[in-house]
Amino acid sequence: MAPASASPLASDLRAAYLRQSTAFCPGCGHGIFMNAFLRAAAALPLDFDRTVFVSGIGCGAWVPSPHFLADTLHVTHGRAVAFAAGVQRARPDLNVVVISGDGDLANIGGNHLIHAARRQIPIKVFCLNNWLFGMTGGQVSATTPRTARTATTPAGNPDPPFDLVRLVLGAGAPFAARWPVSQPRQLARGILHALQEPGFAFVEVLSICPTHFGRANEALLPGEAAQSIPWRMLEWLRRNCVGRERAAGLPPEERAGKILTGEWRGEEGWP
Ligand SMILES: Cc1ncc(C[n+]2csc(CCOP(=O)(O)OP(=O)(O)O)c2C)c(N)n1
Repeated sequence: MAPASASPLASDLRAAYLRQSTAFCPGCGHGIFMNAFLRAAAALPLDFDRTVFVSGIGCGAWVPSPHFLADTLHVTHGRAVAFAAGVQRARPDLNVVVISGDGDLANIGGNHLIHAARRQIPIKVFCLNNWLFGMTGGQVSATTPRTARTATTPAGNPDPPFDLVRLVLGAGAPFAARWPVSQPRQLARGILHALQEPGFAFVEVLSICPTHFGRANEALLPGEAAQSIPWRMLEWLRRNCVGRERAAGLPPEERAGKILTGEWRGEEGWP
C-alpha cells in the first residue's frame, strides 16, 4: 500500500490512503496532522490492511473515518479508547490506532485515557488538541488555556487546562510526545516514533481551530486582518512552543508560559 517514493507527494498519499477529500473548515490544523500521519505511515510503512483506526465524535475524530482506506470504528463520544482496548484484546495481531479530539479523549473520555496509560494497553493514541469542542460550536474543554474565550466562557476560561503529556506520563504511559502542526516535520517524526512503540503510546498534536478558537480570541493573536487568523495561529504556536532540550537551557523567565514540545519516555517521569 505504501507509495514507492521515500518522500511521496501529497497526491500520492491521497491516492494510496484516502477514500475522499476532507471537509474541514478553511485553515483547520487537522489536515496538517493528516498529512503528517500519512507521511509517517508511508515511511514505516504502516500496513493499513492490518490496522484498525478508532475515533469518537468531533472534528478530529473525522480524520480516520470516513477518510482512511482502512477498517475504522467511529464510535460514541468519549469511548474511542475503550473500544480500541477491546479491539486490541480481541485481535492482538492488528495495529490499533486511536485518533480523536481533546474533548473526546480528555473530557468525556478522560477516564479511559488515564486507565489505558496506567495499564499500558498497546494502542497508539493521537489527540488532536484544538483547545475546545470544535464540532459543536467552540465550547470550553479540558485543554482550553486559562483566560481564553470560548462559547461557554465568554469572559475567559477561569480554569487551568490539563497538560496531557504530564497526565498520561503520570498515569504510567511508557511513551508520550507533543508537537504542534506548525512543525509538521517534527510532528511526522513523533508520529513515526509512536507507531514504532511496542506498548501504549500517546501523541498530543497541538492543532488550530481558526473558526471557533481563533475568531473568539483574536485579541491574543497579534495582527490585523480576520482572514489571516490561520497563519497568525500557526505563528502563535511557533513563538510559544519550545523544544524540551532548548527549554532546559533557558532562564526561568524565558521559559515561563511556553509550551514544552518533544518526546518523553515514561521512566523519565514528568516533564
Ligand atoms: C454523549 C455525547 N455528549 C455530547 C455530544 C456532543 N458532542 C459531539 S462532538 C463533541 C465535542 C468534540 O470536541 P473534540 O473532541 O475536542 O473534537 P473537535 O471537534 O474539537 O476536533 C461533543 C460535546 C455527543 N455527540 N455525545
